[in-house]
Amino acid sequence: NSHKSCVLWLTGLSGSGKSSIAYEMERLLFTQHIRSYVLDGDNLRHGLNGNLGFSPNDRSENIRRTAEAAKLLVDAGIITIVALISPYRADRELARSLYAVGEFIEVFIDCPLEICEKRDPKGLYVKARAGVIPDFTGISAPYEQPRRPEIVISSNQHSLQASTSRIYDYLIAHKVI
Ligand code: GGZ
Repeated sequence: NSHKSCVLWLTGLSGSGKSSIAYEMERLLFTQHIRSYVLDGDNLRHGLNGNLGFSPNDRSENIRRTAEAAKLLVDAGIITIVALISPYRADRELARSLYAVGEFIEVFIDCPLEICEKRDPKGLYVKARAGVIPDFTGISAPYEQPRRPEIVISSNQHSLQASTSRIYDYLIAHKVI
């Protein structure tokens, strides 16, 4: 029951399905007796990252801090699942640079903006369109798509189970688990 550890870095728009996939992945790994932990952007912003907003600098710091925290968990042997919009390529590359080769697995949760906006589970897109929330990713702030992510999940075309088993299969194929 020994395995290498890694960080699964889920990046994508608000409402793309990052959190759902992250927690479903945690559940799947638990059934296989593999320890994992989810670091979710929305939750971390209530605590560790509570003093940060959504300016480019604050997002950078959010990502840097979360990447460092994830590294501690990875060093402890826990498969760490990060779910952050992480819209800037440079920030994701900085996060990647903290890890050994093969330890940082970038997972692009690819979902068209129109679909995220239609889902709008928290009503944030409506507020962003109205200008009530400024600098909203996809509306009034950029999202830079990954160029060479290890995994791409088209979350609107596959079930949650299909999406997580794709990631699971990647971990097996790359001998992480
Ligand atoms: C993007 C925002 C914003 C703005 C609030 N832009 O889908 P959610 O609601 O539940 O999760 C989103 C969360 C984004 O936090 P992250 O830490 O993942 O962002 S980043 O990686 O860019 O630092 C969203 C909500 O916060 N939210 N205002 N302006 N998302």
